[in-house]
Amino acid sequence: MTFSDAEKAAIVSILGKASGKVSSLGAEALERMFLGFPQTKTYFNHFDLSHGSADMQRYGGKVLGALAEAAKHLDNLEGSLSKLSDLHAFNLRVDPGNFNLLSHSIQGVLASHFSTDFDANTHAVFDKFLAVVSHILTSKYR
Ligand code: HNI
Repeated sequence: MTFSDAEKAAIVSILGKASGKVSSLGAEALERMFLGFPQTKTYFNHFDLSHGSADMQRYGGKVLGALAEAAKHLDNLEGSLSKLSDLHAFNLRVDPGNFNLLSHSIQGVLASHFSTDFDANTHAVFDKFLAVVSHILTSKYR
C-alpha cells in the first residue's frame, strides 16, 4: 500500500497537531476504547484503567508516539514497524479485531480535539494510515 504526497502531508500534519500532547490524547483514546468496547480491557489486567491514570498516559503516549514515528517512514512502514509487529503477534497475541476498535477510538479523539483540521479528507486518509499500520501489526500472526 502506498501513500500519495498529499496523503503523506495530511498524516504528518494531523499527527503534528497531536505531537505536544501524545500522552493525554493517547490516554483519552484508550479510555474511549475501554468504555466503548469493554472486551479490550482483557489485555490490560495489569493496568490501572481509571480516568487519566499513569498507566493510561504512559501506554497512550506510546501508541500515539509509535504512530508519529511510523509517519516518518511512510515509504517503509513494514520495516519500521517490524519490531512492534513481532511484539503484538508473538508476545501479546492481541486479537486482530481489536485494532479496528483502537483505530476507531483514536479517530474519535482526533476529531474531537482538532475538528477543523480533521476534515473528511484527513479522516479518510488517516483511516487508511491506521488500516495499513494495523495490517502490519497483525501480519505475523500464525
Ligand atoms: Ni499495543 C504495547 C503500539 C494496538 C495491546 N503497543 C505496545 C507498545 C507500543 C504499542 C508502542 C509498547 C512497546 C514497548 O514497550 O516496547 N499498539 C501499538 C499501536 C497499535 C497498538 C501503534 C495500533 C495502532 N495494542 C494494540 C491493541 C491492543 C494492544 C489493539 C489490545 C487491545 N500493546 C498492547 C499491550 C501492550 C502493548 C497489552 C503491552 C503494554 C504494557 O506496557 O504492558
